[in-house]
Amino acid sequence: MFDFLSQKFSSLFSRFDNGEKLTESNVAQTLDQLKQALLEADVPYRVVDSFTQSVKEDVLGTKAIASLKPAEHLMKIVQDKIIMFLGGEGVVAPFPSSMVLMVMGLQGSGKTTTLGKLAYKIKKDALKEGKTKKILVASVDFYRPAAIDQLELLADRVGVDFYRTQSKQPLLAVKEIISRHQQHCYDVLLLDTAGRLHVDNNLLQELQEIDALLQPNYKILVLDAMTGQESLSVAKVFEDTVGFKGAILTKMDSDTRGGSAFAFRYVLKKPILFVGEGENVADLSFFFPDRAAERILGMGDVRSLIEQAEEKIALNEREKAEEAFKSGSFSLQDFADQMAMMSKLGSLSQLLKYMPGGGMNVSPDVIQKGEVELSKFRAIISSMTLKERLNPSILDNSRMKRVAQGAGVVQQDVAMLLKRFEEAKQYVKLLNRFGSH
Ligand SMILES: Nc1nc2c(ncn2[C@@H]2O[C@H](COP(=O)(O)OP(=O)(O)O)[C@@H](O)[C@H]2O)c(=O)[nH]1
Ligand SMILES: [Mg+2]
Repeated sequence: MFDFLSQKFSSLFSRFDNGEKLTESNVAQTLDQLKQALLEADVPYRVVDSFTQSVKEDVLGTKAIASLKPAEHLMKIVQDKIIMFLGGEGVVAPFPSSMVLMVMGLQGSGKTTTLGKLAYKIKKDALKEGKTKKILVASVDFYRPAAIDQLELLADRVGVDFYRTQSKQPLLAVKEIISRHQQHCYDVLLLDTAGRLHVDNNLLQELQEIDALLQPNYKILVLDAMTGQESLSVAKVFEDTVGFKGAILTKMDSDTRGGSAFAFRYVLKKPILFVGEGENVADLSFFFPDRAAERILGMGDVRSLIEQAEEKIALNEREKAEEAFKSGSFSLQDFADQMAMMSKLGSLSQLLKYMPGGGMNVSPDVIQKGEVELSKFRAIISSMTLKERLNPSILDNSRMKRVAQGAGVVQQDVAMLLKRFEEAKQYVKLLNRFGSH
């Protein structure tokens, strides 16, 4: 999906292979090439500018870690920035066990196909856990004659229930669908909506009315990655009128250069939840910013360069964390670093295997709960600004709300994290008082 960028980037850093030092001029040259590559990938100019600017600031502003080679240092900064621009360390909060979800987007963006993919995924995920889920799909797209038949075929293929409304008036149809959903006690309702070739006010008003009536837990914007920069302005209009939780970018398998994916999070401040990578129902994947960044940078030598850098940095971070513990200045940032380190070590259940007794007395339920909590915490912390991480007491209601939205969790989860963090801090204090001097 990011082949274009990845080819560009891999040639960019090869000049430093021979250990050439970073100088103001070769950094500037490299940043220029970086800029060019991003512009060619159809990333909007202001996003490119802000990206290279912030790489530059970090290169000039951070003290190089002595053990890092110049190229490693630069690569690592670029990698971190790409992850940040794509949305932070990727943790996707799982769908709740019962929900109402509605897709929106322009005509041809892939709404109906994506709805089929979501139904398939939800069904399959439930089966994996040995559960069956009652899933209903329905459509209020009355503008294109074949649109509803297309959904019916898809539902059939996936093996979920489909409902065709009597009424062809969208709001009356929504009412029918709601009562169908309630009467038959479905766990999940997925609603397909109409699109237009361009955003227009009638469409938006209709969606607003549907939204008010249905009150879905998830409103998802479906965007065609092939449309490039234009899709970002489409997204902006939807955000300003109907609002949405996150986006699914479709057609990432096609010859797209990935520019809209690169810029989406930065421009919209909303996550990309999934990407569509083909026309079949199974062609839907989670979008993980860190993995996407790896794909952008992960070709050939670049990869081993990053791995070496990461090892050295991890060592450096461990030392810093120990310092923080000892001095008692344990911040949410340290907490996040600790959790990141833990996740590198493996899942909780894997870790427990190494404990005395193999963690036999811990029930799988408790472990699973712990893991879900940890992944939520990671998502929450990565949605915070550095300032908030260093000083969580500035998190007032509206900041907490923003953070929760960014992480795809509810506000209570943020409050819970802060409480846990306070507890951890007390614990650290206690250790310091009684601990090793
Ligand atoms: N290659 C590819 N084609 C897709 C993807 N998602 C949708 N399509 C195709 O895009 C076209 C429009 O999709 P459709 O779901 O009907 O769009 P809608 O008008 O928004 O409902 C169809 O031909 C789909 O097969 C994708 O991820 N990859
Ligand atoms: Mg459709």
